[in-house]
Amino acid sequence: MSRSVLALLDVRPAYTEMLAQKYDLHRWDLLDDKKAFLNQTGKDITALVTSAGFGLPDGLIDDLPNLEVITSFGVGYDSIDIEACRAQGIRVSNTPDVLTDDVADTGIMLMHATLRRIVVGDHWARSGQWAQKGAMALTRSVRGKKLGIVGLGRIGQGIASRAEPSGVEIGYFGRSPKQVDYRYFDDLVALAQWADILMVACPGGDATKGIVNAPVLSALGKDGYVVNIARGSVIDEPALIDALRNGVIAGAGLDVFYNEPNMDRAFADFDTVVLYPHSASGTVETRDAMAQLVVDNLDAWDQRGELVTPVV
Ligand code: 8YV
Repeated sequence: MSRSVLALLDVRPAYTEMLAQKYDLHRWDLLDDKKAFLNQTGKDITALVTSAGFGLPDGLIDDLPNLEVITSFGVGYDSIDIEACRAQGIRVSNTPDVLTDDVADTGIMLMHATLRRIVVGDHWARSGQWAQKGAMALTRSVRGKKLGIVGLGRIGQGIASRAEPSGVEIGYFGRSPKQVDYRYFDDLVALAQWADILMVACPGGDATKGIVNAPVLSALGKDGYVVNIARGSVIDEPALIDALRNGVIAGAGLDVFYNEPNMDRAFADFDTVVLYPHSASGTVETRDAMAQLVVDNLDAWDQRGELVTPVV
């Protein structure tokens, strides 16, 4: 009999179809009566598919007493209670590496888009203001700026290597120095004081909650910019909104928000901000690769009791 798998969402239609061919697949998002399903079928479920964005609904793992494995679509796992999984002997996998290029590209894209005011420029041309009023206001050059990266993991390093040819000086903050030529800061305020652009690329979760706070933003200063491709939780969002409103910093490029998809509407009022709806990994190529890795992890568990990219 094939393994019973509960998918909390459709990772990608073709890959969900692959799972349906191999396993006894249940779709949480299509269930009318979730409570009745858990009562009847919860004990049969041994594998769960979720995503970084979806995480784990509160109490769900308690209703799946024979759950062995969670395969998550996404590299971040701050939305999964890893300690609870560890305590209950539930293995967890994620999808690292396959999304690094697109997420690092998005960091660079938001940095340029914010300093060069691409959205304002697009509107200037599109609305006819260019013809009526002449050239748009001058923007700021990336070249020659100091880029302070918060978290020099795989994605942070991908951003650094892409930023070098743009002529920026690179510094970083993290738990410990790495074997790299960039300048290390063990203090986030000191990094912000040094940097012109603060690029947030660290994992989310309790350890980084709100670390980009009012003192960090003040240290970055009125000509400074923030780019966030990590998690909304890493930035103290009310402090960021205050800083943008009061000219404490010059602007921001944001892919992630505290409350997604219901982001704070205040961000929409600032023409100094470039917004992206948590889509850094959102290309056909990368989402396919992530979905394939979800399938590969599940198959490896089913066939050999191993995970390809384990977190726990
Ligand atoms: C995805 C992400 O948007 O990988 C992550 O941690 O946040 C993103 O790649 C997410 O997995 C989709 O829910």
